[in-house]
Amino acid sequence: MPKISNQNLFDALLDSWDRNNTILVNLLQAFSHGGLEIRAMEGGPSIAELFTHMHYCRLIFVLEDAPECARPINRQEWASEQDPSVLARLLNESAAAVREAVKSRVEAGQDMLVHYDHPILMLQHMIWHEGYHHGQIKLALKLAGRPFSDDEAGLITWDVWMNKT
Ligand code: NI
Repeated sequence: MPKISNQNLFDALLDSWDRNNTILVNLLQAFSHGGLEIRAMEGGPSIAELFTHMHYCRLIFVLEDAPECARPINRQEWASEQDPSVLARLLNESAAAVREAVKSRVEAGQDMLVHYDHPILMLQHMIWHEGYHHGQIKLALKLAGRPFSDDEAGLITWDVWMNKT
């Protein structure tokens, strides 16, 4: 049996989602001594608000597309939570909800209710959305004179994608 097979394709896709969340939660390490209040520009969202926005989007799409997997949602999309450990807990919870929504819909052979031509596109949408905001967070840090060095970022972000385990 070849090691790469269609059978483990779905596991690999779910694993990519888990890694995406690991990277996002790892990014919170940069804020263990503050900085979540930083904004790239006046009037724009703070870094804390970007994190809660990502969490909120995950839960809203799960609610709309796979309500059987929905979790309680704080209606404040751009809440300004300043405790990295609280943000990490929220992100882990919403990542589990997205995972469950996609896994259960694929396994049941059911479409999402409102969006997406295939349930897997929810994962791709969220990964793309969060990569976009990840870049914004790093830019905001740079603009605030607190750049996140490539050495630090490599270990907790790119290596999570690339290193063989
Ligand atoms: Ni967004």
